[in-house]
Amino acid sequence: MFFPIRSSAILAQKEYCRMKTDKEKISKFLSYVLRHKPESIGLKLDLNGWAQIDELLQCASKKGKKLNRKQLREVVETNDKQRFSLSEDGHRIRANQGHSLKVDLALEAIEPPEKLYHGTAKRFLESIFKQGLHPRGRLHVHLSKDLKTAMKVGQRHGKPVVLEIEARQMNIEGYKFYCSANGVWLTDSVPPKYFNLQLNDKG
Ligand code: HQG
Repeated sequence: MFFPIRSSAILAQKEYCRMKTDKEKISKFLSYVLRHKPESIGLKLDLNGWAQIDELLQCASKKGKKLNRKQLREVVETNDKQRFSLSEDGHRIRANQGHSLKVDLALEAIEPPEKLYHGTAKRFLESIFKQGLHPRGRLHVHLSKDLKTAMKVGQRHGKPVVLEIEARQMNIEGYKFYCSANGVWLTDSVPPKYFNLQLNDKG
């Protein structure tokens, strides 16, 4: 009696998982071409990092990546970190942050909160405490507004640790801060005197 219901629930669950995986794949593909290597599919971005959606779909299709406008829009709208934005006219798309390409996101420098957080891996600490935080492969150092998010960022690199940044003090002393469209805080670099290891990481 209950079998049909249960099997349809399983099917729905499978379909949900398939759609989720498809969206993740599209998000990874978009991150790669919109942040790092548009030329890998023959795409050009403008100075502010925007790609024409028509062009993006054509270039992707030539490389065998089947993608349509509806899927693109869904990924922009449902992305877990709101990684992408559409232009007001809906014809262009760009990554909100995370670029290695030299694009000008035209973000306005604003006053940061008192503290911001940077998640990293324990194995980087020695070098970070010597040199300070640098953008490495990206345009900016990425900072989070809360500890939990920073911890997740750190986990991507290994055993996570979190640095608490004296953001307001840095700003008072002339360092600029930007907040991307998806709430990631960005700055050019952070000298060691402005950060501390979070207490629960010290052990
Ligand atoms: C480390 C994800 C040694 C730095 C996240 C980090 C983020 C140093 C790594 C976004 C150093 C760079 C960016 C120094 C910095 N010596 N290591 N002097 N200075 N580092 O991936 O901040 O999912 O380029 O601590 O959520 O980890 O892609 O930067 O560990 O917002 O949307 O060098 O990527 O977003 O690593 O992550 P990354 P990140 P998405």
